[in-house]
Amino acid sequence: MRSGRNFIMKLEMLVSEKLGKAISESSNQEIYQALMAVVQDMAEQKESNEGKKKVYYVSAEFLIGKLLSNNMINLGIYEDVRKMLAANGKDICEIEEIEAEPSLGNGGLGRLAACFLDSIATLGYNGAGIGLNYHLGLFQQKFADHMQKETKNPWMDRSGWLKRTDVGFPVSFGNLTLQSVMYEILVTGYGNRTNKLQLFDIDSVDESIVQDGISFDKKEIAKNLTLFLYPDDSDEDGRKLRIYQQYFMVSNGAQLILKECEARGCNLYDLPDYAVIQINDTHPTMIIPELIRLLIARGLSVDDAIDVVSRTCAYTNHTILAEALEKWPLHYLQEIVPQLVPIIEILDDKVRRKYADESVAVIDRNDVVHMAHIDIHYGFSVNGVAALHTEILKETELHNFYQLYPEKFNNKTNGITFRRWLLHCNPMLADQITEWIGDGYKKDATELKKLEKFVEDEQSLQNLLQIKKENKHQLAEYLRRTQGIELNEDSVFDIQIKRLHEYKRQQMNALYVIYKYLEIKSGKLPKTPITVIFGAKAAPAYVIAKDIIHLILCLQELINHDPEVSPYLNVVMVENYNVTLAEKLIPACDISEQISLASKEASGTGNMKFMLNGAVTLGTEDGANVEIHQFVGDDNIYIFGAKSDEVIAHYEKSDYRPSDYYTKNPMIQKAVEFITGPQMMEIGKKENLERLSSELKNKDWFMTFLDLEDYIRTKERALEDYTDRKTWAKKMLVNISNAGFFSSDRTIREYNQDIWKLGD
Ligand code: GL4
Repeated sequence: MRSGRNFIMKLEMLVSEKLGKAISESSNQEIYQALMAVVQDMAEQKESNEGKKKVYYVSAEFLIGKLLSNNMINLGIYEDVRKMLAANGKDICEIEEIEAEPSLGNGGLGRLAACFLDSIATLGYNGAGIGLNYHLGLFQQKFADHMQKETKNPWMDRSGWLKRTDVGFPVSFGNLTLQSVMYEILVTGYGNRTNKLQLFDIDSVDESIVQDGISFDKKEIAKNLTLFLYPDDSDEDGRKLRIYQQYFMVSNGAQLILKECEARGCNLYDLPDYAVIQINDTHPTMIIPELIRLLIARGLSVDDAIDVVSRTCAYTNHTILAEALEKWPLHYLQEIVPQLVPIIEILDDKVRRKYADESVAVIDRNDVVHMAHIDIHYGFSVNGVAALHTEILKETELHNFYQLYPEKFNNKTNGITFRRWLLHCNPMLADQITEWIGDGYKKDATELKKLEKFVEDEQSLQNLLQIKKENKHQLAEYLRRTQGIELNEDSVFDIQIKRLHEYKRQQMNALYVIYKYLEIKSGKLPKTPITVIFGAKAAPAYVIAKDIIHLILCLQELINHDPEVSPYLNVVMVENYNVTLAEKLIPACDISEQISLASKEASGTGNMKFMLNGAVTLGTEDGANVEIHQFVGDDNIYIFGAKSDEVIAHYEKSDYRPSDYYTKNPMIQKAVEFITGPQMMEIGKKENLERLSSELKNKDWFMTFLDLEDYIRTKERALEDYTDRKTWAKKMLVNISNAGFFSSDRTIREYNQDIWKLGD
């Protein structure tokens, strides 16, 4: 019996047994530990190895978020635990807060991996995640002097979900051999099986070598290997450390996969019947030559090994940005992983014999190895992550490969797990939806479509607005308590939360803020006050991104302290944006900012989370925004800016000149000049503000000025529409009811049907 009084009593017994005392007499910390143990026991009972074939999702990042509540939801016990704790005078929210968020990811790519693990388990597929256990994770962000400062983020002691196993493998590098140890985190599906996230580590990692902020000796591999995710790669030692990390991850993965498959009866020639490896971007690419090497060592011929591996590996491309399509100098690989070099040379040789086209070579004329090229030639599937992105891969970025292998290319539009991004983060909305259409949508997200029949119902629309209001209130309380931030709950919450990158154009949003500030100063007051909320981390070595943070923090200081302006406009940048904060911000959002330069955002997944929670998108025709637009129609989204064709043409012709826009448009000119004007200079640092302003005026690589005017116009229209509350509520409801397609359950079903073919 999974509910009712008896089950609650059973839960109480289980938890107090772990505690060794009454719940009412225990601290929140003790209750957290006990609940975690109970949840782990229950998840383990659902653990399953069923299924001959298994998918291995290999990824440098898994941005899994806090686990306690999510696991309780997936086990179907959340409500009962909440009641049981309440009956003992304890608040489940306070207990949730004890848990540290695992710091194993950076952005969308890592969060997608986490959503996929949830859906793989939920759909009952045999699968595992393979990655690294970063002790200090991605850095923790602090603000001081209106700047981002990075510190380490030790999360393991305050989490408790990692279980050490006795599995480990030797991994050899050019100059040393390390013995790995595997840790596991249980991933329990919603009402289905439990799978595992398997994270590799070494015992010799030494957290004490990290000094002031996040700096450490990059050469001490045995001490630093799994300290940080994405260690600074602005110097050679940093780049080499990334290769050490990547090889360590994939060599362990490859050894584990072969071991497991052999144990299930695989004779290695039939590896593709037992395993499929999804390579998440190029970080795990070396798993291809590593597996080939291991198969040759086990007696397969070179050609057989290559053939077997090519039928086992599939590659997902997550970006067209050149900086992320990794290329490693061959001599780095020669130094760090010499055993792979002869294999990579064979892979290159085979390609060169077949194709004269230099642009598809594995090792180019400068002796640089193109990791994505290995994936495409020696994997059986290449997928993009949204319809537009896949088209751009086929027609532009990877066109030469598409001509060679049209059959390998396919699209898998990203998705999000509705367990975390609706049931967990927005229980009020989830309950309301259940009241309206029943709870079938929890298993079949397309049932949300049934909500459309309420679109003309006054009372339903009122309820929706009321829920949004309450979520805004809860966010305000949370930010006041945890960050000392005051929000105007009666304002429009306009939110842009994502990694800081010029292509995502936080700078364009900041320019809007300046525009609005100047408007208010000149007496043009908005009908409804506006709060522009940012959350973003900048890569520690990404100078301009950090300048953009500086600009936003200076604007926050200036505007929020200006009594003439602050009743109408506020700017807030939350510190250390992470999954936990996203879960609070998204349900409270009115306007979802998805304003990347068209063609540059492969998909986006935040856009889907906001839509599901009743925010209306203000965005460009980029990534999955295009599909959101198609689903909700012109009236329920605010689209602006140049289309991807136009943008790509500018890049191809190199004919975009920021000065063309800057000098001709007084509004743009005024806003840009404000960045280095006296008020900002008083608050901020000259060097940073001048560098940013000159970057915009002279380069503007991501074409902020091209779209700024249309952006401002469209945002003004959205703000105007917001004042008609009923019409706005309809837009909210249409967004929610069309969000079903963006469930990661749908995405994973497609991966399985077209690529993995696991069988149910
Ligand atoms: C990203 C894309 O930038 C993002 O658009 C996409 O949603 C995500 C998951 O597919 O992958 N690519 C890289 S690199 N980081 C991302 O977040």
